[in-house]
Amino acid sequence: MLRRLWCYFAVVLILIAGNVRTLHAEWHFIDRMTEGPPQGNSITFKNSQALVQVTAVSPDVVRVRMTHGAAFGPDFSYAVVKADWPTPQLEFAGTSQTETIQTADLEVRVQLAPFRISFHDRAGRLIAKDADGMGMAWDGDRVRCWKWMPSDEHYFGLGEKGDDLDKRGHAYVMWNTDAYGWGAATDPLYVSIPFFLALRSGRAYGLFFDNTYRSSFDMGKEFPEMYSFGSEGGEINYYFINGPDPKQVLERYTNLTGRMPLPARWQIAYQQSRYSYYPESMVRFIADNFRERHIPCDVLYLDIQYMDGCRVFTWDKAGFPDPRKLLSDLRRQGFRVVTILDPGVKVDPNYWVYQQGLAGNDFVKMPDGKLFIGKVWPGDSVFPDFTWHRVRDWWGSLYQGLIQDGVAGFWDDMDEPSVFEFPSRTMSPDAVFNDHGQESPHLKVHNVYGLLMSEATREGVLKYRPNERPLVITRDTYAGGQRYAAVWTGDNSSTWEHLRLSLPELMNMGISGLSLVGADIGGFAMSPSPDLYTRWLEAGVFYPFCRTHTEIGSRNQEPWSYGNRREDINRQSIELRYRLLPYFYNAFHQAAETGLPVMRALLLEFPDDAKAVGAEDEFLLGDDLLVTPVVKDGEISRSVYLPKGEWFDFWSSRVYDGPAQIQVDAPLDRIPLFVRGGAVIPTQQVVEYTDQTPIDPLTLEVYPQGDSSREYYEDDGLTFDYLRGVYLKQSFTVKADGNAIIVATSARKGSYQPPTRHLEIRIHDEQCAPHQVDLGGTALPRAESLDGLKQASPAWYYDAASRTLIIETFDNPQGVIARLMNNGITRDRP
Ligand code: MIG
Repeated sequence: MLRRLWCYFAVVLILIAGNVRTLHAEWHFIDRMTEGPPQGNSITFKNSQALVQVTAVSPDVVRVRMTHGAAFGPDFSYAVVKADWPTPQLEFAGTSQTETIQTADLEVRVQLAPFRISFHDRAGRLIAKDADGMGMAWDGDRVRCWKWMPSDEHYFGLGEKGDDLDKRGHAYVMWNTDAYGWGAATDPLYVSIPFFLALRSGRAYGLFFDNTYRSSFDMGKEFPEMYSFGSEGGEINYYFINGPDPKQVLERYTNLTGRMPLPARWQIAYQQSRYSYYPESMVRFIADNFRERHIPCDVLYLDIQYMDGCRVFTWDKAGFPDPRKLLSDLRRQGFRVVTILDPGVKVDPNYWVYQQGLAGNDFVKMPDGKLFIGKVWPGDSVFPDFTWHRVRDWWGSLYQGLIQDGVAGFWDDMDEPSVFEFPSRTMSPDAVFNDHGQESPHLKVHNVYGLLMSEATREGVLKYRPNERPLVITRDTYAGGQRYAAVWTGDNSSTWEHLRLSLPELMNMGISGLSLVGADIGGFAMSPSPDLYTRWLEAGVFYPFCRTHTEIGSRNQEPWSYGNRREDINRQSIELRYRLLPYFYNAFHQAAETGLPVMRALLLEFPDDAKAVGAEDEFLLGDDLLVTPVVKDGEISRSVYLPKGEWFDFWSSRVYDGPAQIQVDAPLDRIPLFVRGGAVIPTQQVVEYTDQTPIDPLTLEVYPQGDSSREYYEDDGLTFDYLRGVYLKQSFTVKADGNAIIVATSARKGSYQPPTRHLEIRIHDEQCAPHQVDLGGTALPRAESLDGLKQASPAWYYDAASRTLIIETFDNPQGVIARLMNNGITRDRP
């Protein structure tokens, strides 16, 4: 009765509020609330209908919970891992109308009637607020929150969405979905990350709605002056994350939800896959071709056909009679092998995994206690309940055999979970999961199934190979999934449109905390034209996770599948990735430390620049490379936006002054690529696989602009020893000093010692040969040719054609200082 009265009251209120709000007549908005006393860093508000709790988690992160019951549910999250927050310095103040909470950086104002929350900086500037007349509401099990949407605010992130970079004006659903052949308009896709970054006039904040039910975000599609987010169950549970620098937002979001662990070097090298390389002779044929053709590659993939009738953790003995021998032969050729695994376990009384799971009560059941059985590749299958810690442990133990066979990495597919059931394409909504002892319906945990499968995989692999960094890739995940696995973007298609879409899609995944991400190079569904594959690979070698993959029945999709000329270009593309591996590795290290993505939307570096914010087909790779791929058929030049600063053309070292919109040549064999002035890009020799030979020489590509410095990181690239101090850290500085340039590498820190090696310093855009080059105070001899340089080392050589000064020496652990003097010749750029 009371409830009905309240409804009536709410409807009247809404009608009075006028506007178009009648559409929401079923929503119960919160009118007046009274505040309780602050408790620690929280304060709770209530009325007879609802409870709201506002918690200052840190000076820059504020959590808001709302439930329409009398008490909050258990406080548990699959995404948030940080629990040990220091108690922030807070001030609470209140009047009969408002309660305010001040942190060092924020002021949260809570208006009691009608109940609205707003976030301000300490100068009082409004950052975000509940929409006037709306705020938070519920309707049955649904909850939703509407917020004010300024006309000049833009939104990014929201995980894996295949359309525009800027989410303003769009609406999205979060419900992990097997979306074979998806297009720009397809939503939802595989991954659900209910987090976005808002950017307005260069100032950012983040909002993370930690609710695993099917949820939705409307970024001004329904009402142009409001955005909203909500879900079909659970509580409103969101984190407001302060900026104002967008990088700070990502750092704080990943502090909350965890960061990608540093991958091994082989995991960021080139990888080759198809559905399926089968049988063994085909796998060997592919491996031999890579080596005979001298195309670098570190990883080969086995798709579902390697299994015995798609029974997970088994081998198809006809196709793979001796997997151990195969894998060890491949390892000798420098390859590692990754096998696919689906969550569905074949219902087969004679199959050990099924037997074990049955005996252990590990599979998901229906409310009547019977097993949930769904059809997937093996036929009728049952599904592990990954929400149960004990089941994750069991699943993890199953990897022992494959690991003993020599499998290097694991690929989790179909973990939406996908079921051949239409139209739902997944399990029945009321299948029961343990869910941390809460006995929840599938509806609640669907979106974390993939995250938990990848957690089980990673933990399992770690048990058997405790001191090697595991590679797990997953199709599905939820916020925080970066802690466990790389993510690929599922079944894209071999079209130019998909090549183009992969860029904003991956940039937004980066903004959503996922750093090790990539799309299937060349496209999964259908077959690319030779040009499309070539262009896709040129862009794809800059994807953080770099793998070619294609579907069953498509044409051959290897780098050599398109004729000799294409093969040469494709080899060059992959070689470029290998040359840049030390640079990539540093970008990954930075991502692991700070949460800043490896593949970066320009807005993260240039939030004040509207053109940079809108850039959809360019991205930064790490701090210093601007990658501008060709994504249109037949194009041999493209328009590039260069943000503020000096930019060196990677190929010609020609210098451009940004901001500028320029047109650059892009013949089929060249991806336009730019380097930020001041950069020192560490590179290495080309190898055919990462552990073929140690880095030698380490080359520093120096792009002088005033004084600059860069940090360098290296370790064994494989184990966890780096967590125990076995790493190398060094800084590289470049100083323009009168008519000289000084390039210095500092002494190394950390106990990692790379094998003795050469150091090559290449200084770009030097207009003429220097008068003299000193190394540690001694004048170096000048070599007359590039070949002579290697022999004469330490020595220098000036290459007039490329305007590059090259210095060769030993990579000295104490550091080296090179000084080149131009004897009165003024440099163009001071
Ligand atoms: O329904 O294992 O996205 O990469 O090759 C197809 C076969 C199942 C979907 C994955 C794809 C993989 C394929 N899988």
